[in-house]
Amino acid sequence: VDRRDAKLALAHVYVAFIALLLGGLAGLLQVFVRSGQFKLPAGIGYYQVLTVHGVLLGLILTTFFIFGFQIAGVSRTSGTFTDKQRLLGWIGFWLMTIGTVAAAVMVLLNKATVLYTFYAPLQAHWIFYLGLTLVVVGSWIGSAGQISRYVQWRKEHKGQTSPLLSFMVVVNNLLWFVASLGVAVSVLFQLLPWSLGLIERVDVLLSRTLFWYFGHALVYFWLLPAYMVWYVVIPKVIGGKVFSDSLARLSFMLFLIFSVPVGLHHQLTEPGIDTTWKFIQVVLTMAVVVPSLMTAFSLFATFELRGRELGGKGLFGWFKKLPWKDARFIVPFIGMLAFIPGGAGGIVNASYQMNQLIHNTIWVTGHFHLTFASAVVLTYFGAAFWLIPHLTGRKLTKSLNSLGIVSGVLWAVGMTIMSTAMHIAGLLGAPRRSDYSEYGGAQQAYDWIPYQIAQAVGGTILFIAILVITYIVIKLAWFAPKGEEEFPIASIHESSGPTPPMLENFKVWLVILVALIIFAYTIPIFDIISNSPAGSKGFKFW
Ligand code: HAS
Repeated sequence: VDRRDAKLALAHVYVAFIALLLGGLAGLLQVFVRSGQFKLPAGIGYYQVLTVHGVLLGLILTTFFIFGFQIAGVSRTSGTFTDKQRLLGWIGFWLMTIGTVAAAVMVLLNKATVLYTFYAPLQAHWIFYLGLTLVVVGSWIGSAGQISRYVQWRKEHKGQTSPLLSFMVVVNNLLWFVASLGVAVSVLFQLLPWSLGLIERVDVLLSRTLFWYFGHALVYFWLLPAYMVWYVVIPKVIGGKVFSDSLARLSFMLFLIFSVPVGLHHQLTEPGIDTTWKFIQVVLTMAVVVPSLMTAFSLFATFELRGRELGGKGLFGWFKKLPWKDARFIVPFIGMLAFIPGGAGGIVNASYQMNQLIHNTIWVTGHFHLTFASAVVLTYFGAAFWLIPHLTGRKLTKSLNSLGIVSGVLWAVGMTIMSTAMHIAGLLGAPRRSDYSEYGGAQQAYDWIPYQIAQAVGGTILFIAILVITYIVIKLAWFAPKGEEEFPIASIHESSGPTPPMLENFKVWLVILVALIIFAYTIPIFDIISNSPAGSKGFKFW
């Protein structure tokens, strides 16, 4: 990657890892509070810490790491950015950073204790919403730079299949853009004028619906960069090839069309939305599982093909041949393993009847600590182990590689304890997002306590892992020996066959996406607006 592009990518990655350290610390405080053994000092509130945790890890770590990785990926596979494209990247970076600082200050002043979902009726200071708006607008500008580099490549290579990684980056940026329109509408027309006192009331159901229109696609915006690593990088790290270019592109296009029209599966217990539409979006949710199953299939095929090439015999002999001592492989692999129960839990969540049991319990927190905080985040860590030295012109030494494996194992142990405890306590009815409480001495609340203590144990191990990772990142950024670290990009397997041009026809897929969104959301939103009790004193519609 060109030095100038590397600088831009690194700026994003550094902010991401600062967010990891601070957000992780907030997580540690939370599990301590919930164990009932610890009280927050100096009047700091539980929900304030929970907001710090969710915003820094769910919104800031992710967006910044994803942009850093994507910029490097496009520059590596489509070519160095032009000055204009790079300028867009820097404008985006600074807007996002200023927005983050503004929002963070408001949370620290306890003026924006609204959790990472920030929907009404919780209200924050207007500077918090303005900060988030800057993060979103900055991300649009930054992604415009990446998309423009891909478009330039296609113009210069007419009739050729584009580089797989750049193609994937473009899909993820489009998904992000379409999804963030929902939250932009809610912030600009509801939350910001409401917190400025320009309107007296907002429609809570509409605010939640607009958030979840964005919110579920958001989780795939986090996931797709991990899938980029699984499809394109990991095969090279293990010495193999991409199993099928067409399958990889198809799975990304399916994510593009199915990620957005599924938000209602977060609102299955909410009154005010007709069950027919909930049912339709549950069906679409089951459709968005398909590209993940395709990914699992493709990964197994890649691993088996490579293992057999290396002489692995019998049904599982190939498995032993994989590079188990390479942190760049094993850390994301632990993430893949976590994604199996995490994804299965997602299917439980999406199943209407079972959702009644687990909704708003700490089971949901367990689910996204397996999917997001394990599958996705461990893949980001595994990628950072080669990405940072590649960008800084240093080497991942043997000892840092071993420390990387240690961090992955610590994560696996900590997360197994914490997430299992969360799933079980959730089935016993323990609420999510809840401060420690004995619920008036209710027996049921006592049954949760051992699991909350287990969560504190798991959370502590996770925080130790974060400290190890921070140490590795600092070493790789500034102190590891100078050298050249590879940016691994696998070539396509010979048996893959030609890629149908249809898979790169963005117009067709975007039309399908828009049609699905109109189908899944028009009537529910029309119903919400026409039944809205807000009105008399606020905007007529909102
Ligand atoms: Fe989810 C709630 C449904 C995936 C994140 N989810 C959340 C929340 C978050 C989140 C943050 O339907 C909480 C939001 C809040 O604050 O309220 N989720 C799903 C479904 C999937 C899913 C159906 N979620 C994710 C991913 C996330 C994420 C990915 C983050 C990155 N989720 C829900 C629902 C709710 C929900 C409801 C609302 C619950 C409620 O009531 O509030 C699917 O996409 C999952 C599909 C995945 C699979 C797994 C495939 C496995 C693979 C690994 C292969 C492994 C290999 C290695 C090859 C089917 C690809 C194997 C080697 C060996 C040796 C074995």
